[in-house]
Amino acid sequence: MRDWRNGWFRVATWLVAVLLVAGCGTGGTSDAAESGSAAGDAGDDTADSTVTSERCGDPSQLSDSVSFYNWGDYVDPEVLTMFEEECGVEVIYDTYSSNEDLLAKLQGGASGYDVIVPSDYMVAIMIQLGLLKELDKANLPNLEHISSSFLDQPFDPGNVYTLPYMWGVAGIGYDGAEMEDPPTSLAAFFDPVQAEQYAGKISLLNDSRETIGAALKYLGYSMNSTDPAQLEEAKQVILAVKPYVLTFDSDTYSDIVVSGETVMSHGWNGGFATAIAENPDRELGFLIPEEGLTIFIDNLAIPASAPNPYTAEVLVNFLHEPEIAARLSEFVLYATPNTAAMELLPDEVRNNSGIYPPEDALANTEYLEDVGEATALYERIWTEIKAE
Ligand code: SPD
Repeated sequence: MRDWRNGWFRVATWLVAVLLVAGCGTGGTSDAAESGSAAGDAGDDTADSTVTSERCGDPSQLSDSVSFYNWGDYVDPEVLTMFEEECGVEVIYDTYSSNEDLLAKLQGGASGYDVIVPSDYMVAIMIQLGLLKELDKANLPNLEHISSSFLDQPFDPGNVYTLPYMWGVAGIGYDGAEMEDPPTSLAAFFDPVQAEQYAGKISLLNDSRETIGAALKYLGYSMNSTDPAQLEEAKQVILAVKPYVLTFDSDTYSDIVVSGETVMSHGWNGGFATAIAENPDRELGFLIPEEGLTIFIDNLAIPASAPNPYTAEVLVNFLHEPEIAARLSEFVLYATPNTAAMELLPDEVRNNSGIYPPEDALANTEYLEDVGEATALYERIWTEIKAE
């Protein structure tokens, strides 16, 4: 996001914004803002430029740059370019692979991040550690577009610190052409007899809570168990099949099904929805196993140490402009909690049960929660699993 930007462009962008704020635009501001015109057209004419000035908050308070630290493959890069062009703010974008990596970064003293995307249970942990900044709702008018089903969650009552970004589920992605029958159960990963059939062709998420949680679920326990005996059982289940696991991976789990390196991978639905959409001639599939697995809400948050908190709120609000949120969901193929955005989605996305799983498919899913002192036990077990 940095490469193309240069001084003259930024000056020109600011000049346009200043002229519009000063009332030189010909389009009616609120009409334009509600027109729902394609964000990709922003800047093409006066009306769209007027939308632009509203979407960028108070130009006098914007910083030159804003740093966005997100999961991999979790944004449409074009949306960031649009923000840069409309608001004259450079977006410095970087990615991570797990909530624990994000936490370690912040606890390690990284203080340059303005917007981060922790999941549900990690929000609770970060609030407790004082790592998040309270949001100023006056700067987040697009909050009104977010479905109440995703607000006021136990991990952040009242949404004091976060707004939901995307939601989804974990499950099994597979190549049906390489299997006698598509998997239905977590036994496909965790029953050594079944896993051996696909030895070296299985991947599990490189994520302590997701993968230990999956083994707990296979055993019939809660994914939020804090019982040391149950956690030890889950560890033994994973170790028993580890010889058949090609890799623990949270970034390329769907790519390696496509490439044929695995026939079956543990991962999140959006990654598999993308693989399936990009390979319509293949027999790729995704399912939530019958035992259930995680349902998650990933959230936009601002670290307490953010250098540019006002611009961070403007970016968070921008990401929830209905047409932007729709564009994001259509690009990453995860579900948006923004109801106005959902109405703008093409039917093939909104009605895709791999992206927007129906209520009955979610019956056995579980949100990961902050497990308090047991977190250390999960981390120790995870280190032992990876080391053996
Ligand atoms: N590629 C984007 C992956 C986002 C996954 N969300 C993580 C949920 C963790 N419980």
